[in-house]
Amino acid sequence: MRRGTPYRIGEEVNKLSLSVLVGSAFIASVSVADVYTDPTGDIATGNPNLDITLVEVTDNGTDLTVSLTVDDLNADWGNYLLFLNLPGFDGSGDNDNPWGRNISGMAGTNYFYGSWLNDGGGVQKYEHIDDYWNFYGNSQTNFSIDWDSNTVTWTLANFVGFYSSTYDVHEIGFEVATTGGNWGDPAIDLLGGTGGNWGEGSTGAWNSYTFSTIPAPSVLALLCLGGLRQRRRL
Ligand SMILES: [Ca+2]
Ligand SMILES: [Ca+2]
Ligand SMILES: [Ca+2]
Repeated sequence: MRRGTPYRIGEEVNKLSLSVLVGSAFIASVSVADVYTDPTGDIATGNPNLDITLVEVTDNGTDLTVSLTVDDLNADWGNYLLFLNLPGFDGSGDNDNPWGRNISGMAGTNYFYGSWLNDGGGVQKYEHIDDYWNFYGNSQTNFSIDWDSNTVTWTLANFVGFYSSTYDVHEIGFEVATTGGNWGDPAIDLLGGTGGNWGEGSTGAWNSYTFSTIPAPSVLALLCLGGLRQRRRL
């Protein structure tokens, strides 16, 4: 699979017969995901806790969920960044993120989420409005860490619901990055772009995610019961 190229599971769903739905109403919530792979070892520093291997993006028609998996979450440090680019909305300039990381290529960023692992982990949400970064704490944002699967996950409450219904947005750009704890650090690894070594710069590149066209999580769950999810996932 080419780096950064999603293979979609959701498109197959439309081909299923509605008969699959019958008798499956007990499943509460399952989502389809776009899966993006990233090479292992494509970083300059040799830190497995900063080496992205897999990114999964999904939504249930309301919330947006982005999961980032690294080679080995073996250290209680590291910062993990999520950039979102809304089409039709101005955003930041180039190399202009609120944490001062040396990452170019992200002009137009509308939302920036900076997260950390230490002391139980946390997230800071920023939105770029009228030439400024506005800080929203962890509003509408959940950040979780799964040490066993080397994965961190952001869940953005009602992001898809709000932008799809209010502004007719159905596709967004996103980029994820790993970095150190200091202002001026580069991204060590990115999904779409290329990281740098400590003291250097780095360059991101937008990846595209299209919102799910299936409105109800319950319907998603029923369709997935037909076995597509198991058959097509990594
Ligand atoms: Ca990598
Ligand atoms: Ca934008
Ligand atoms: Ca990479």
